[in-house]
Amino acid sequence: ETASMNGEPSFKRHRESGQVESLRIPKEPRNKVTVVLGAQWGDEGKGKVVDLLALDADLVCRCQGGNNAGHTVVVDSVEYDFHLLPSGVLNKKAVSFIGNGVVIHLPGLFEEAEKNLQKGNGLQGWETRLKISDRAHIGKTWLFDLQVFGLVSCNSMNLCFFCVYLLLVFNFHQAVDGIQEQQRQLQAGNNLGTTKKGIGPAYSSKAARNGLRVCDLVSDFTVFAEKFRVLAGQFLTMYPDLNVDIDNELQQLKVYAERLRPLVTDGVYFMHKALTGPSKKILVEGANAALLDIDFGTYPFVTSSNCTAGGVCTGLGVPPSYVGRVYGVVKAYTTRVGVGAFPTEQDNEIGNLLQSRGREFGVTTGRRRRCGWLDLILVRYAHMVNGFTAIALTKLDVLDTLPEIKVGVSYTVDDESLPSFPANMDMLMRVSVKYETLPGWCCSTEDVRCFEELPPQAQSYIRFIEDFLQVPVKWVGVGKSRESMIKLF
Ligand code: 2SA
Ligand code: GDP
Ligand code: MG
Repeated sequence: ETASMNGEPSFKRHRESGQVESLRIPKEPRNKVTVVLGAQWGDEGKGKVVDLLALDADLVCRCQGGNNAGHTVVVDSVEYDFHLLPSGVLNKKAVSFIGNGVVIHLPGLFEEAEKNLQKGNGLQGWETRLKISDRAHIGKTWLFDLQVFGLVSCNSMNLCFFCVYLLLVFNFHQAVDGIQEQQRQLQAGNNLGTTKKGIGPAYSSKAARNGLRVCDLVSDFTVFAEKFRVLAGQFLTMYPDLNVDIDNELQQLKVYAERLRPLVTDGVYFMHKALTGPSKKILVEGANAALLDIDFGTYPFVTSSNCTAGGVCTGLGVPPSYVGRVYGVVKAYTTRVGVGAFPTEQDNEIGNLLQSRGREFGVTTGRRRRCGWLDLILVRYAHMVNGFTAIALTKLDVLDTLPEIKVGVSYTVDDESLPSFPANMDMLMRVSVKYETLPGWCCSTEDVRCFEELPPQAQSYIRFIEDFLQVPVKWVGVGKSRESMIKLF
């Protein structure tokens, strides 16, 4: 007879003696995870924040998304780009983990590592410190993206993890992503502006329960090949124009299976040991962002995973009681890649200035990002869903040249004020934004390294955000490098 409830002692009562003994599950969570999440439409600078926190982390995990994500990290003037690998992989003392909630495109994973290896020495030995969940899904190489979630496992304390049950993204998932975008354009007049990395098709396979996971790939390859042929056949039925070379694809996958095998681990057991074992700093790196979340984002112009706090539990197998600090990353203005409503967008000189000063181009696709004023209604909504402990405010330096800065503080539709962020996209397209205008500082903040040295107007801008959200700002970014992050407390 056992009982184990949140916060309650776990116990085991021997039927015969009536004696009670403790189970090994601790009464209180031992190592809670620290989470970094995007609070807008992505590209807030999560990679940089994770890199900073990863300096003393033991474990850095990805829990959702795939290689649609793009995180830039600058270390010693070398610019690394990450898509599937956790940005914490740069810390040679940490283990990186890719969890079950991730979708893995295998060719993409290895290409990403090779590309970053050539840029500097940050990635050296990455395969020895990466773990991947066996429950992650895989994509086919012809129609979809092949994205493998959480494929690596490792023996050392400090690793970046890919969880065990990752879903694989195949090339055919990527091809289908492209076909679906074309069809949307033809049939509905506009597409979603996806990254065409096969994310939607791969998560569709997962939900339809015919997806293939890492554990399938590294088991009996004959069985895997049969399942692969069935899945491919289903996609060919749906998309007869799809060009799929099944035998060639399987040949490639067999090679990847061997390379992947040493990295694969049971993600749930791995996380359980990390959470309940000796003291360890565990970091979770969110990809995409709150307004791209499949449930809470600006649907249907969203990605296909949960990019909010709940995705940490489902994407890693972490119980909610083990979630500790949740840091929201907020850009000092707003950007969006792809299609969809954007109430504070500045399709004018202001937007152009933010775009060029902020070098706002997609890390994955190179697309120009749309730019506008900071929208605090939207960030407050992200806070309602995520419960931020504190905020990292990034790219304040991009506002350095503006004589005045606007901040969106409420939405109205037909002269009626909205209480929160609307679910309906037609309504979001129609909102008028009420702005607060704050004075700019018109001087460079790039070399500032403490809050007191920031111009008073910049300090007021930060305090205004804190007051509105009722969440403290813990870091302020004034440049790309690790050093240009001001810590407030
Ligand atoms: P998908 O590919 O199915 O996930 O696209 C669905 C929507 O999600 C948006 N999305 C993103 N938005 C911002 N940044 C992303 N990552 C890259 C970056 C994007 C890039 O870091 O710059 O390089 O273009 C990202 N990934 C997906 C996408 O625009 C769709 O609106
Ligand atoms: P992520 O997807 O949230 O990790 O963000 P991206 O890497 O896609 O985009 C953020 C971009 O802003 C990257 O090019 C970063 O190097 C850069 N960046 C991050 N923080 C700052 C900052 O405080 N100031 C400036 N100027 N650039 C920054
Ligand atoms: Mg990005």
